[in-house]
Amino acid sequence: MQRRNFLKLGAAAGLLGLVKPVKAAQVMTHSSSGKINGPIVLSTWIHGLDANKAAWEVLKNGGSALDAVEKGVRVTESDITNRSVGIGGRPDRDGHVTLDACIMDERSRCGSVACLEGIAHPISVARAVMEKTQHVMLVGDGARQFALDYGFDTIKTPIPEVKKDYEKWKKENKDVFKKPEINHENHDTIGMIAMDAKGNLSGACTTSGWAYKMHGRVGDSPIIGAGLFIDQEVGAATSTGLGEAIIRVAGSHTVVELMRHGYSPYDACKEACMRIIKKHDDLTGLQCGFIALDKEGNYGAYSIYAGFNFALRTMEEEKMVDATFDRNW
Ligand code: SD4
Repeated sequence: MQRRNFLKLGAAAGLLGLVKPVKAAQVMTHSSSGKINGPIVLSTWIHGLDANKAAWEVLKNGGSALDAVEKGVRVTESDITNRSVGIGGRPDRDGHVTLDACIMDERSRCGSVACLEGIAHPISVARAVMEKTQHVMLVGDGARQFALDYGFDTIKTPIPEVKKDYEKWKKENKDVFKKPEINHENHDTIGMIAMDAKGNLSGACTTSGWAYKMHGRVGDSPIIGAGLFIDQEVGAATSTGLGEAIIRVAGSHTVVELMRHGYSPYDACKEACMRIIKKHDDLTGLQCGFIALDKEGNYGAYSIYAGFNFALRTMEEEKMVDATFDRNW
């Protein structure tokens, strides 16, 4: 495009209000936000505390954010008491536990697996997709075959307790097309974002997804830009909640892009939630939450409904933080 036409277009866009000067609040006045110097790791939900511990072992020894997030979420994937991630995950409505995961680093390299069955650590398979193939995403049987070829550990799912719950659910839920509910019992994905001592950002997200989903259903968690997004020039974001709603607004990418345009991590997470709210007529049970970190070490979180929290680990502290929210249940 000639420079003259480009300028004309720019002026027209300005008149139409398409190019707005951004005035985002940078002042951290919210409880679910803050600023950290040095390495930092944030993860969704209470299981994030243990995951952060493992990530911190890497970060405190000068390791990379990429290694930290992989090591961190593997802890949750191995936790047999977690019903939404890894080995202890609940199955889909046909009885298959299908796992979704993705990982992204400071060079915008990324890898993902979806609908993967019987493999202990989907996050490590996602990393292998990133590092060993020309692709970003492998799904279903192809992902499983790849994992087996690379010697990843297998698991037998659902584990007996989960199978028992599933049999009960099947009896009580003849109408499998009924509107599902995302709540504390059936969602607890782990999304983790971290910055290492060099200032490099990475993130990981792993889940068994929505309990009793349709077979083949994939949520936001393994989708780069929805469940996770990293841009080293700007920051990192990850999500939890109803994947279908998060995908609709390219949630994590939206958060990072808003930060690029001057929003604080908190304001960016809030705006992403507002977009979801705006695009849904019925918000019953529609929980979504985001956590974000910018390259300066500012962090923030926001969710649609009350109850979302995240684990924070820094040089100074290790704690759970309640996210600010739009509404009560
Ligand atoms: C999904 N986002 O599969 C996931 C579920 C989730 O906390 O986040 N649970 O839609």
